[in-house]
Amino acid sequence: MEITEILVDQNGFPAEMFQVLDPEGNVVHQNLLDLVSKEQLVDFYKWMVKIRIADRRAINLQRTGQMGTYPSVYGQEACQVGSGLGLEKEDWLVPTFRETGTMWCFGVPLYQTLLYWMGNETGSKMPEDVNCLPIAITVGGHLPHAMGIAWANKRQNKPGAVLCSFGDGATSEGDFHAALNFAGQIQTANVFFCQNNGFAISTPRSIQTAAKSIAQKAFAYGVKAIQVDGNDVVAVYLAVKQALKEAKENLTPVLIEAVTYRLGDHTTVDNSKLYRADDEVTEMQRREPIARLKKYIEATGLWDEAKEAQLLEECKKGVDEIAEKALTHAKLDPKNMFTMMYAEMTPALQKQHDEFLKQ
Ligand SMILES: Cc1ncc(C[n+]2csc(CCOP(=O)(O)OP(=O)(O)O)c2C)c(N)n1
Repeated sequence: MEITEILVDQNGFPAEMFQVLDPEGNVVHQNLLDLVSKEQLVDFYKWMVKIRIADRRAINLQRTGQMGTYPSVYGQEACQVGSGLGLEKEDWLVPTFRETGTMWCFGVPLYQTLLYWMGNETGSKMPEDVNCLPIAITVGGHLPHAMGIAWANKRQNKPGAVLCSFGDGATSEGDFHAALNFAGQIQTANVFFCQNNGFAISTPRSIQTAAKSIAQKAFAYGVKAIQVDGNDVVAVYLAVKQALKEAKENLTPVLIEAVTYRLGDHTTVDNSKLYRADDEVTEMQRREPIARLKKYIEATGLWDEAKEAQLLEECKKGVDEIAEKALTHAKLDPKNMFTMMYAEMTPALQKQHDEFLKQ
């Protein structure tokens, strides 16, 4: 398989989703694995571990009453690292709510994301030099925004592509179809990155849509598609790179379906034991992204237990420091929900703000 074959169209839909390392850490396509360096492999691994530790810390913060709510990325680390590190500085990220790792890899400090979930509006204020929109809670609502940014870039001859991430459930929303239709018609540099994690809260993928895959939804709109194993970080990274290249060089939008599994609850207010069997989760745990890369880098001498112990210690310390910093700054000023929406409040917002302060 060549890198260009990752990208499929109506005539060449792959029989199996694209994979570089299988769940046991065996190499499926050596020539594709050779496209990433040994240093990159270790870097992918370190990022995934770091994200998992941060994710657990965020859940603990919520469980101890120090955070409002939190959507875990447990099990989706390969999607997050593969997409976040695949982006270039000139590109845009338009994230959904389950993107702690992607945003962090792309340059949004974890501190910001923790503040956001603590309810502090300043968490949405992105660093000036990071092209990232704030977290979008409305399912699918941010896809037309992503298309709009790419369209504006095209009209202004600006470089860069726009990667918009979302879940399988979002592909049933009207906004998904509107965004892909416009992107296909106008030919914008959009990468629509669907993390198909098997569920939209308690609705399993099997009853979400009658479509055989999410990827094939692209074809109706003249958008290209890639279906990739979302638990294989190398495959996700290469797929994202290929899609961004297509989008930028040929002004062709691409939909990526990264097939993964949400190992945790939907958010901290969910209890997934109520709607899925333990056996299923155990089987999916066997295919999770960190273990397979670890097997490969250990087998090839790039990693060992001493390095693992050091990494865990560094990550825990680093994440604890970030969490402490967020906790110190998280104090809420309720009027921020009015004042931080726009540069200047609209008359309606001003009215609500004034009424609120009178109470
Ligand atoms: C328009 C809209 N409808 C309903 C909700 C409530 N809601 C929040 S997340 C979610 C499920 C989203 O599933 P999916 O798109 O697959 O993403 P995932 O949560 O699995 O990452 C729903 C229905 C919402 N936020 N926005």
